[in-house]
Amino acid sequence: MSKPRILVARNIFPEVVERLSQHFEVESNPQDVVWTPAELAEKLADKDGALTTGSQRVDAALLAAAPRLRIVANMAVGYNNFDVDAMTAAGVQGTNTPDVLTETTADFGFALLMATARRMAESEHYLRAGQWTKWSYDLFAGTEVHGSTLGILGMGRIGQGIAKRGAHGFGMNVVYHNRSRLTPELEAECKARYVSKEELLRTADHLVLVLPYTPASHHAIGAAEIAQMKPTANLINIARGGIVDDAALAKALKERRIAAAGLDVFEGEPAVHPDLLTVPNVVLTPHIASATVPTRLAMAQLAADNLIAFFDGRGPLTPVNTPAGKRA
Ligand code: 8YV
Repeated sequence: MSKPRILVARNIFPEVVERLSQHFEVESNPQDVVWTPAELAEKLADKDGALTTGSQRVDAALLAAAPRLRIVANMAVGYNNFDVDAMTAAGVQGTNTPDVLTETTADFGFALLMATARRMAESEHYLRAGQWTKWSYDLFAGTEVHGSTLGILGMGRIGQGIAKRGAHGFGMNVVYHNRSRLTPELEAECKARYVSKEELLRTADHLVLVLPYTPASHHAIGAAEIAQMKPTANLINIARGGIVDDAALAKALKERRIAAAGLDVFEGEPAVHPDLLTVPNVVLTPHIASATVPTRLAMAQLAADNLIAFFDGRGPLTPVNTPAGKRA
């Protein structure tokens, strides 16, 4: 029997490609070309499976062009690049990479919170530009982290990781809002109190976004929500571009309606709203919250594990859908 054919859509760890090659006929992308949807469709025309990242859109048009495709393993926990309904209807399995990135991503969320509150990017630019000539009492005076109120919107695994860091490490008062409330045990572990979205916006000194991107969360933070925040508050987005209305945020930062923002994700990334590039009170990073070598390797290995388990007949390890039918 011939081996299943797999496309690895982006350049990933060579050892993971090598491991996949022991099980499959693999076409990889060592040049790391970001294929257009048409190029990706062409590549998938004869493939049985694919390993993707968040930058490949998997929708009905792509699936129609890939009649043999049975599984797409995303190397990401978020899978808003998948049209899950279209995949399920077409009998295509989707998988993601939960758990392996939780603590690393929570570390980064906290780092971005601290960098934003303590104005680390802005002050570094000032120093590099040779503008530091003397001490002054209010030079880059920021907002307090310890003992302040940490607000978390979206309380999944990563949100809980951030809550624990804030509550246990920095004595923060943690409030959260989520589609569903945590169990009393988890709330106690995170020392977190469930509040309405309105109360969250009104009371948070640092508001961290950690919710998935869905049509319902599109622009969950826009001008109206920002207007409810404290003028001294910081907004941190490590979730997905599109959850924040970036144009409204840039305007609010410019007008100092809130103190600052820390952003790892952007609407239409890798493009960044030009106004965000010119306002000083924002820390900008290029979608790197999960980017440590061990974590990115664990993500790639889990995506590979999903492909191997699926074609071995053991079923996917971390499925995101349950396709009823099976493709030929
Ligand atoms: C990925 C992420 O780096 O896992 C996620 O959902 O956003 C990041 O960890 C990115 O999506 C590339 O796949």
